[in-house]
Amino acid sequence: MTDLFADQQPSVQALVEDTYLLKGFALQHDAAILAGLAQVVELAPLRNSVTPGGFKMSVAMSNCGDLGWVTDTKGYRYTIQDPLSGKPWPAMPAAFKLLAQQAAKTVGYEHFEPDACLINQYKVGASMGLHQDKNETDFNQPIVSISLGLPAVFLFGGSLRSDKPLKVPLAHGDVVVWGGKARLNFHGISPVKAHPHSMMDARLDGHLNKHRFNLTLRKAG
Ligand code: MD6
Ligand code: FE
Repeated sequence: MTDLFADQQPSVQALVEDTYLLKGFALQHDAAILAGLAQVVELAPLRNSVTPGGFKMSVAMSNCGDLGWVTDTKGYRYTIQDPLSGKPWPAMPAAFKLLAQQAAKTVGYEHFEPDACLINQYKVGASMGLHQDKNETDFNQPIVSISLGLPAVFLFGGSLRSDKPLKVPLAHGDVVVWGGKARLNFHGISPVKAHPHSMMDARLDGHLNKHRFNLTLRKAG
């Protein structure tokens, strides 16, 4: 197999044990990733869901792959259908899966087979509170997180909600891979700020300079 990343020297930084920041890892393929993203949200539009507590989320979400993560007043869970359309979630674009597998492999996960990709869209001011990702079945599998569009500050805590989080700036094209001992650590996103320097970037119908997008690929089932 040809190595699409052969001419790339990604900078890999360990944030804490079992959590890695791959600076700019998605940049070489961001055109394919953005095309995949546009296709998915055409079929399964981004929507602001409600938490089990009844609060409308500031982050708009969609999914692709065999399983999609949803929240409503009944709780958090993975579904095989988009509750908005009643149809299966759109297929995971090949570029998403390939990039996630390459990123996972770079930090030692040889056999990552994601079956779910959650798409988060943050407008300026949107944030995500500290939470754990624990609706998946196998915590030995890592999560690969791809950041696109506006920059943001990733809050990366410990195994307790009260652990003081690290503040990690994430830019367009950055990839975070985490697993192992950090798999259930609390994490979140500070309110996203406007970023005048990105105003030249008109891709994705101008959404890239108005929003942050995050793709998290998991093995959910
Ligand atoms: C975000 N990310 O970056 C939110 N979860 O928009 C997450 O909640 C997340 O980046 C698990 C693993 C990686 C993540
Ligand atoms: Fe998360």
